[in-house]
Amino acid sequence: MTSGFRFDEEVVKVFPDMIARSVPGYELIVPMIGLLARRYAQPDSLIYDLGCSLGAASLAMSLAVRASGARIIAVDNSAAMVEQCQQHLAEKAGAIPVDVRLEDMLDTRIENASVVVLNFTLQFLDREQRQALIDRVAAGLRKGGALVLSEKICFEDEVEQAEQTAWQHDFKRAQGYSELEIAQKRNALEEVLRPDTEARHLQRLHRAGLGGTRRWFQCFSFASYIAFK
Ligand code: GEK
Repeated sequence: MTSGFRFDEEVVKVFPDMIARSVPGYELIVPMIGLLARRYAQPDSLIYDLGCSLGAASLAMSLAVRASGARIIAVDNSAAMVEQCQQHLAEKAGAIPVDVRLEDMLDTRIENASVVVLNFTLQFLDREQRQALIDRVAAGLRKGGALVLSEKICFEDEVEQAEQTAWQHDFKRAQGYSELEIAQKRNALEEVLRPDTEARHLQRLHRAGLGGTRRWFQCFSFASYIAFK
């Protein structure tokens, strides 16, 4: 994890605003994850939301999924996030029950899963840990199960990387992002979080034995993929 940035109470207070203003498309991706989960959730299976923050994806899935006997396990290793997440979901969750856990996702046992969501969280793990996590996700998925992986990506081509960075900065400026003190912290975080290229992600998914991978969303350097067992 990074030096100057923590997912603490201060960040939790502004988190929905902060992520919507720094990840173009976040507010579209979340309900779409609900729809994808509705399609791929299997009866009597588990759905995982790893790095759930305030539970936006879990809430969308809880409202959208129709598979009988399915349950959602939402995991985050920030105590401040988990506390707020539990409160939010207690007030709003849909028909599918959500179990919120304070846990490092590297320790989460993944089993009997039909859907696993990593919505902008793999990027916070050390690079060496990423393959091991994806391998465990793949091992815990049922046949036909789906992994939804959203990430900030980087680009091998220097010209494209420069363009993408400029576009991202334009987006943030248009959000009035720099007005918030917390946003400066956020900038610090984004400068140090280490994104992978799309090729690297696809290779990792393939190595784990997942296939049928599709990029179903991209806006500037923020992309989301779905891959199947
Ligand atoms: C959303 N998915 O709104 N184990 C568990 N949680 C972790 C770990 C870890 N090892 N490392 C980081 N986190 C959410 C948004 S935010 C994305 C995810 C962002 C958690 C961290 O505490 C934070 O809550 C989350 O991953 C990342 O759909 O802030 O850019």
